[in-house]
Amino acid sequence: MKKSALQKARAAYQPKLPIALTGPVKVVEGQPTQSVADQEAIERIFPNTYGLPEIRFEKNTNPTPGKPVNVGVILSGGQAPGGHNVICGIFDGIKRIHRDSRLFGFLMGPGGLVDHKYIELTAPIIDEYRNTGGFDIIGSGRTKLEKVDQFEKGLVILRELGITALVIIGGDDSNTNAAILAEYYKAHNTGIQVIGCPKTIDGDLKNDVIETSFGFDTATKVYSEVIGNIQRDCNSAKKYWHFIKLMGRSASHIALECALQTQPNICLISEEIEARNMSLADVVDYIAGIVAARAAEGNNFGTVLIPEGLIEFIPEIKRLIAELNELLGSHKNEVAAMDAEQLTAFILGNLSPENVATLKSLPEDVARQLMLDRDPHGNVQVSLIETEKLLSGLVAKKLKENPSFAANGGKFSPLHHFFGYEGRCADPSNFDADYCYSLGFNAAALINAGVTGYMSAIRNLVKPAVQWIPGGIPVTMMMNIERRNAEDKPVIQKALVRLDGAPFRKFSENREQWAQNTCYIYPGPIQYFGPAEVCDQPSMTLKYEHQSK
Ligand code: FBP
Repeated sequence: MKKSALQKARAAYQPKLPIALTGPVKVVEGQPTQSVADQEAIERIFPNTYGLPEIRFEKNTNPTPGKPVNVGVILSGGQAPGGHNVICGIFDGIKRIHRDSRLFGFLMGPGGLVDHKYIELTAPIIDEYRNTGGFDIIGSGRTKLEKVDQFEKGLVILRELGITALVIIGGDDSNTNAAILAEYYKAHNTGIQVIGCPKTIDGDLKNDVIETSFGFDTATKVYSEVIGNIQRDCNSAKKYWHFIKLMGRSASHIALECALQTQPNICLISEEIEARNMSLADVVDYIAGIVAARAAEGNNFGTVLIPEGLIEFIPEIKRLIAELNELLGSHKNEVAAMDAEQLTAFILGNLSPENVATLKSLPEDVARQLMLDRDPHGNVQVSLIETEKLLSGLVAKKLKENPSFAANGGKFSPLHHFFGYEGRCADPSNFDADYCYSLGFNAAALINAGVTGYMSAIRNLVKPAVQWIPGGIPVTMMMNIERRNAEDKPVIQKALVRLDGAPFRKFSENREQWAQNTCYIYPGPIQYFGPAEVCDQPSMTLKYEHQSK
């Protein structure tokens, strides 16, 4: 395969490891752990893997020789930069334990385990993918591993290949399922260990013990580069308002991090909008107010960052979506037979008057999307709604109703962008390349330590990589019980933006100034070669969170 000059140079990059992982390790066990909430219920569901101690690895001066091990690996869910390096780290880690160790990759996500689709990952394959973006080495998928027949089908192929440890690289749901699988394999004395690895660009898999998920650093740097470029264009032409939606599912971590990196005129944070019980009209008033205030200074341009999940957090729309999901979910069969016109009439005839009013207040195309576009589970496909266009349309309407806006020379020309896929497969930043390789290497150490139901954890991430602290956290420690699809389920708590957290506070202290004045920062592209202060910096979210500890 032909490669670019950067690809060739990047292939030679040797990711940095925590000092403890550069040689044989010894296991230091902490105190037994408890789940973050609902301890009794979680213990009942995980009798074999609950309450295990945290683990830290230290250098071992008196190592015992390791045995060969066959390991399976799965990439689960959306792509995130650095996934290949996790796999390279596992490969190098198990080879260091014993050179006859082997690594098998299950293809296209958890479905590959169930359907027995796999390849052996040998040294020449691994070397092709070092420090590259994407998940194409084995592909990824969103099949949920949650049923006993899936666990049993998986067991057949694991036994056939002599695999005694499985690493699942995924987000909160995939790691929840990894914990359930670990419990099942332990309860049935299969001898198969299951280790999780924290992945997602969304940044919502983090807590007191997992500092960040991998991929967040690179993705936000890519988006911030492009936002910076747009801001430079915006500040040059001085004639457009750019409405930029950013991926990230429910949580607003990506939007917040990009705001800290680029200082836009406006950044909406869904969690704050919900906490302040702001209506859609309030959000529109807020944006229109800033547009008008900037126009009064002769600045008919600006940038607005919008988190992907915003619409679900606006209380009146949240209520509408909940009722729509409930109504359509409980009439699945009738609804399936209806055409668009019949469905619209059915919805308008059965929703509460309050929610009909909300629906009618929305632009027609958005109302249609909410009513008619559903995912396979019958839920509204919120991420398909073009919030950036919805908001700019409503702001334009609001400004038209304000005669002094145009009279004072105000102009409003919006442009729209959505950044998501642009960043998910970027070549990992040095931070993600090092972090991911360490997570993989560390997973191999957890396997060698014989544990199961643990997540690979690397801490102290704002320090240089050599000072990072490797270890493992029992997944049950991060769990609580939540209501999902009308059932109480054990799940890893999803981390939303904390309004009392240092990153949000930093943003809110500065946003008024950024709104009125033009304080743009232009971060430029990710740098792979050069001084550490340019190339090896972690995200601002991570830095502020650490400073406040
Ligand atoms: P994960 O939660 O699986 O890491 O996926 C993250 C994400 O990129 C979200 O930000 C986005 O909403 C979603 O995946 C898009 O999913 P798809 O890849 O199926 O279009």
